[in-house]
Amino acid sequence: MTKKRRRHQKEHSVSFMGMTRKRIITYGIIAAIISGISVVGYKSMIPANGNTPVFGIPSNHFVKAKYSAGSGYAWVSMSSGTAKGLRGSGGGGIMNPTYVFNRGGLQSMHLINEDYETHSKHNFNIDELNIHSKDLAYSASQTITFIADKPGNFQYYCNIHPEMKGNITVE
Ligand SMILES: [Cu+2]
Repeated sequence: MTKKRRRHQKEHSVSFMGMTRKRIITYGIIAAIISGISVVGYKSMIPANGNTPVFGIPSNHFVKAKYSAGSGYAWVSMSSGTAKGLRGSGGGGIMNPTYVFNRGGLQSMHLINEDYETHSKHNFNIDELNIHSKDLAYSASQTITFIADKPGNFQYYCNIHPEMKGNITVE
């Protein structure tokens, strides 16, 4: 073999190795993205008051923070109690609705601040179930999925506006 040919082979093998490395990096990035997505997906199945993911369909409850000159601040139910899949949501347009949850059931509270009158922040808390939303600014929203794991009568409330409160029964 001549010197020239050997050099040519060496160059060829370097460029082949380079391509492999590039491919490994590409696959690595793809794998990282996929595992990132699955971590996010896994985390979204962990209830706010638990550590392990729950495979189930939560009951959905839609509620908005509102102010009106006549009745002041309130959490107002946005969903119809008769609508399919919205059992226990307390009916549409009800101020500070009462919620009844089955013990052990997975619940999703969909919160939105629609207080365009005062633009105040609002939050949603159920101390006994360890549920605490962020302070939601005007137009901000948050969904909290949790397990109603304790039987009893509790209250939800906004700690900025004491009148924004209602009853929760877990039975
Ligand atoms: Cu409030």
